[in-house]
Amino acid sequence: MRRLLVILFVMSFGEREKAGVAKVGADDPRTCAGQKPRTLNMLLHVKDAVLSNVIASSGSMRPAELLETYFLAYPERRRALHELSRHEASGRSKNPGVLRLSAEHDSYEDWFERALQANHPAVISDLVSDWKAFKEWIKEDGKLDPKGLIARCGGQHLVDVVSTSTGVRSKTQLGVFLEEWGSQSGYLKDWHYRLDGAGEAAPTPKWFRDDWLNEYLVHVGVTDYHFIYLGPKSSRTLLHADVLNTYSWSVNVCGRKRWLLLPPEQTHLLYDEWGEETARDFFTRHEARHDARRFPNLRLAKPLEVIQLPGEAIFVPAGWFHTVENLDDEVLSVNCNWLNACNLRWALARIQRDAAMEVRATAAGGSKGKGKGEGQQLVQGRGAISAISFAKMLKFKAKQLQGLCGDIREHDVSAISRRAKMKLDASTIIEVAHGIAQSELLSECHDIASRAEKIARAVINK
Ligand SMILES: O=C(O)CCC(=O)C(=O)O
Ligand SMILES: [Fe+2]
Repeated sequence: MRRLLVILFVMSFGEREKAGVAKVGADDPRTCAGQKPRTLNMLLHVKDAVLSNVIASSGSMRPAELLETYFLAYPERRRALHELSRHEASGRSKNPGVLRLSAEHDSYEDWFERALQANHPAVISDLVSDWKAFKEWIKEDGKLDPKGLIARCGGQHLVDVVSTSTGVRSKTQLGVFLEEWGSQSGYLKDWHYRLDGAGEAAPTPKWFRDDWLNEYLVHVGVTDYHFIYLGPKSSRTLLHADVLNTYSWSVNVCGRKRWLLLPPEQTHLLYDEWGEETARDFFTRHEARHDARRFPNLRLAKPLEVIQLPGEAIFVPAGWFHTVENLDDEVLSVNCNWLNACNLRWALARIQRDAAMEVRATAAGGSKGKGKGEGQQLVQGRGAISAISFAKMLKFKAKQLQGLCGDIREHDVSAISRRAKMKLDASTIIEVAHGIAQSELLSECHDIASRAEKIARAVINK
């Protein structure tokens, strides 16, 4: 069993990264807190070897067969991988579970270090007590107030509704959806409520404001990653990881949600026997046999479970696959995806991988398209921004930091910590912009990235 685990572990890395760009290193959510670099280096060698085999054989061998071929050439690595799987198994049993934080009793530093930087999920209370949404969108009896929800923005906007029976997504007028609320079972998803004028009642909570992605997009004025979800009991979102390795936060305005969250180091367990597609749900007894054959390691995945109550915020770290189920008759949540210096490298890795896959698809005459596994990592309706927009975001942030430099007076303590944070941000921009400028696949972004790098260097040297 352990051997099977190891094989599938490796094969999933091989398949998912066969674009050959993203290294397992600082640019992958699997490598943050709790991981052992030595183990990862070992894995990296094996992964790269399997990778070249996968590419060379153009899919004519199953990943497990490729691995056997590989082990014939490097028998000592088989042992090393056995050790790796033992380490993985023991790490899993020590998993600390979802953090509970309170914005009243814990500090920003607690949140920053224990959740954001550690890339670990957290449920946070007392963060949105001042939101008008709890009064304007909800009646005194705790029920949803559809009229209140559209009082400021009107009901004419087109929104995406996913049928809970067929899973088909279609466009409906917000007013029509709300009129029928209670008598139908669709799940309203990804409503850009801020673009449609309903943002004031649910502003970004203070702990989530270090958000480079939405800051830039709001500046450009085209789109954003702020959404409302509204669904009845049992409506769900299937297994996925959020777009571009972004973080996500989500606040329940009414109702409860059940979240299952899988640490990135277990992602390999979700892949099918060919290492191509990821499962659409965690293992449950009733859907058993077919899935168990198709996704042989799915039952080994041990997600963290948490029930999120109304008024609570959840932090979903980068690269964690998750499912969400609405537990009450009316569940309304406000959600957001975001990037900052802590997950920027992982987003670049994703952009590079996507660019490489596109090149491959073109080389293959457009017949292959994007790998299925990749496609599943997008939440439908939350497409990724382009590489160019990403580079422009870096330049925008670098300029913003440059503008802030003049404001900082060195003699007070908070100014010193602000300067330290600015340096951290600027040095991350330098690294990521440099990565773009070095990447042949992202040649259309080189000029912008070089500008961003230059400005960020000026910030560091000030
Ligand atoms: O609430 C949901 O149904 C899905 C939310 C989600 O996947 C997210 O915020 O990342
Ligand atoms: Fe998500």
